[in-house]
Amino acid sequence: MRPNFVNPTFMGLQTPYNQAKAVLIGCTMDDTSSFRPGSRFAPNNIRCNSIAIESYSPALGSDLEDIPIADLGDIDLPCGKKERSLDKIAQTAGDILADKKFLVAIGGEHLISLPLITEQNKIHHSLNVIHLDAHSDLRDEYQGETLSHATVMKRVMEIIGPKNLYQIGIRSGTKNEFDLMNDMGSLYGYEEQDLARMKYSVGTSPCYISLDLDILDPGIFPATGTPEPGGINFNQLINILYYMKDLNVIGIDVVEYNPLLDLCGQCSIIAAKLIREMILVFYRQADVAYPNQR
Ligand SMILES: [Mn+2]
Repeated sequence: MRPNFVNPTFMGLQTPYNQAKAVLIGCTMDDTSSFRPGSRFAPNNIRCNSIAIESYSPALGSDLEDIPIADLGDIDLPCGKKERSLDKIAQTAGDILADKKFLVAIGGEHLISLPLITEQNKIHHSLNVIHLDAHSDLRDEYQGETLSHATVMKRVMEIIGPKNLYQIGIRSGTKNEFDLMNDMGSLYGYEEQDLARMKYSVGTSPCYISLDLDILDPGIFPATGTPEPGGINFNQLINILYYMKDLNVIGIDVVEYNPLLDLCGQCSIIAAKLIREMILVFYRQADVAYPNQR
């Protein structure tokens, strides 16, 4: 028997749950993917390929090994059973948040954000959501379904209120969706003045960041369910995330990577690096970072 084992955790994270202040979970659901399903295979693919990058971030001068974070693996979700999967994600997130841990979720499709944000909203007063995506996801229903990757931010907006939703990168949607974004004032540009305005508006309120990887241009990130041309590049995205570093972020998710379409494997490395940097930038000890806790 080999004396040492390498567990397929994100970047080899080994902190036990009871010692961890942050927790990573995989939400392996893609039941409502309408174009190119496969994102339910993302978390383990990202874990396996994450060993190819360092745990140290030269840009931030910090190391993932210095953060007490546990990778719990994937929630065992019943494929094809959307409502039961959403319930299970909510239950798991609720348990982890009750233990005052900073929650990092990897999708899966974008609908996984709904139960995660719902549970965060039970804990945090005036929760803000920063939604980075190519698509507005503001349809009221899609293909006859009110719960869909295409409706997720409409459902989120109904929970947190239209003033608390901030959307960046959106370049696809119906006219109704763009009219709604205009009415709500939720759409922000990439320029520093736009991001500064957003930051000023969020202030010190708790905020949740939901990153749909299709915000990136399909030229560099083709492995996603619904690619949309005209996106930003990696450095632009990482700089937007760095710019938000002093916000009071209480949880994050990264969704919509589809490894079945990642022929060269570069998208899994892009996803892994983004997740590493987001944890390093946004991690706060949850038991001291909740000034607005209910
Ligand atoms: Mn999207």
